[in-house]
Amino acid sequence: MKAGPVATAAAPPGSAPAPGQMEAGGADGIHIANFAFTPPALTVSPGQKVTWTNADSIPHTSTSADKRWNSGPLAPGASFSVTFDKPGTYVYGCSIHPFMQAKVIVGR
Ligand SMILES: [Cu+2]
Repeated sequence: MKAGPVATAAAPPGSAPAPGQMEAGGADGIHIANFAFTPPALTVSPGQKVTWTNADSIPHTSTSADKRWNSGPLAPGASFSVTFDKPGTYVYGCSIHPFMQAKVIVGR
């Protein structure tokens, strides 16, 4: 299924794995668009809040693989936040579209 034109603010083309990628003054945000989480792996520090924003034209969820959190269906334009306190790798996906998977890495 092709997604229609979606106004996306900052979607880097391609998927260059960039460890240590920094965005000046940026919140730790994950965009959901075109049936994918961007970035697919987000690294944050303990105590940081991560916000998912659905920039797609249909609902998606952010659902932890081990049930730590579940946003429920996020309507287009809706957002959802989780604060990560403990270091680790947190795999999550969209419960509506199981092929959509990504992770949050909480480092030190
Ligand atoms: Cu989805």
